[in-house]
Amino acid sequence: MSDAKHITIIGAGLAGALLATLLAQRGWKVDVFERRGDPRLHGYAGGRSINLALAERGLHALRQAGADLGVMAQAVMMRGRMVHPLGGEPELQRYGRDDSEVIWSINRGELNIVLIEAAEAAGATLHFDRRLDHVDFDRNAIVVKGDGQEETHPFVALVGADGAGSTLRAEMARQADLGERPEWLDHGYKELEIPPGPGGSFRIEQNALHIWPRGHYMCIALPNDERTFTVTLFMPHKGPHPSFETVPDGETAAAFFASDFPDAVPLIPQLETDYDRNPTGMLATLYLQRWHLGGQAVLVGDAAHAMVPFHGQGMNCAFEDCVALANHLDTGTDFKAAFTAFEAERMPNAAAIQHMALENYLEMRDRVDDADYRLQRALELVLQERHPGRFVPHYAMVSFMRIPYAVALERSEIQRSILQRATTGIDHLDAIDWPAVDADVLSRLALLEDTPA
Ligand code: FAD
Ligand code: 8R5
Repeated sequence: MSDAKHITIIGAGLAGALLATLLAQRGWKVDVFERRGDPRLHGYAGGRSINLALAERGLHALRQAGADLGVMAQAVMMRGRMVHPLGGEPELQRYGRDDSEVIWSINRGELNIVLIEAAEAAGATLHFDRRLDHVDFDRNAIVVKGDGQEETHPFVALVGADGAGSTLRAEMARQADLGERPEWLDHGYKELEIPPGPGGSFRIEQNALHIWPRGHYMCIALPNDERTFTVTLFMPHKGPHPSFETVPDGETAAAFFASDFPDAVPLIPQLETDYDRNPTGMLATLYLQRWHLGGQAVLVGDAAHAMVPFHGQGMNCAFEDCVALANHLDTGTDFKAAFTAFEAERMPNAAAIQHMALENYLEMRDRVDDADYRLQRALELVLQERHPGRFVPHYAMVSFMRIPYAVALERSEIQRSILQRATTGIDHLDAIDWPAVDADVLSRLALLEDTPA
């Protein structure tokens, strides 16, 4: 690929800006077209302070690009889940063994700016206010619009990092059947805010991801570095109370929170106006059978595999895609071979995290304050000690390791069956039949080797 080391990326969001950095650093000529204006000039579109959970997979990708320090400078550590039961005291469930096993809350706007700066510093050219309108695959040219202009640019190969509503994906689908299958979740979400407390303090524990589990619905809150929290309410769009149908506006939301999330009410002074003003978000998983069109175009991140948010892995997975694609492009012989190898490597892993993300909704909203769930969690920690490198808790495999998601899923399913078998009819760890559990672990789980740095 030495004579054609030019790539055109659509979208300078999280994946597009990171991929541009990785390829420009390896000597590629990179052009990126982004629909929105330059966030360094106009502020980040959206305005509201939206945060994301960054875990080891995403952090590792940022390290590869040398962008980790800039991002971590403003990150807030989240040690675990702070579970707020109805009518009980909040309790912290640690995610890992100690503070080396944590996740980080980061501001999307600041993260995007760090990545855009890294891309430019590495030599990529970013074209803001340039929305992909259509692609002429016969002539290898794209048409972009913005600022009242229409421009045509030739390309060698295209990468679609233009998010869940990808225009490039729609253009590719006009050339070949991508086997697209969107599955909409019948739950949606609404964002609210906890402002800083008196004297600019955090109003609730800052180093945690807060969860108010309520069975069929839940609230979560992630800390921001400016001492606010972004709260997200998840519940069904339609159907019996509570749903967005039975809680249609701020006034009904105030009454709903007073009965179902009473400890959160004094924390969210703008609940009524925010509820009315903020749109209700939609959630979906997008499955594709094909991510590339020969050697002409390939999709990454949400454009290829949008997922529901409940494992906090959408960005982390998109960042892993970028490292994988950059590696295949750099070692491959041609674009078609690189895109084919990328798709073969990543598609099973994307499917695995899409599945685990759906499953984690039930866990977060319903299981976290269950007695048998807590017993299984306690057993997971003991088994991790008894069988190092063999029994690794599910959450740790997804969030603190970089083993392929498909391997994490396969092992999690085996582990769940071990945990269930061991705890059936038992309500305390003292009653566990240790020799039987140890034998189960040894016979069903091979030693795990983590991915080298
Ligand atoms: P995006 O980041 O959406 O970027 C797409 C870019 O393409 C945008 O800049 C867009 O303007 C641009 N674009 C779109 N169309 C065009 C066009 N026609 N021409 C040119 N440019 C175009 N993930 C996590 O890992 N952890 C979390 O905690 C988490 N929380 C989330 C919270 C919220 C509220 C949401 C909505 C998502 C969250 N996610 C989280 C998921 C995460 O945001 C996505 O998985 C991630 O942003 C995907 O990156 P991307 O680059 O593929 O898409
Ligand atoms: N995305 C997250 C987790 C897992 C937490 C756990 C869950 C909001 C729209 Cl719902 C959700 C997680 O298992 O204890 N880590 O990070 C982020 C999440 O939601 C984000 C903020 C979100 C899309 C709205």
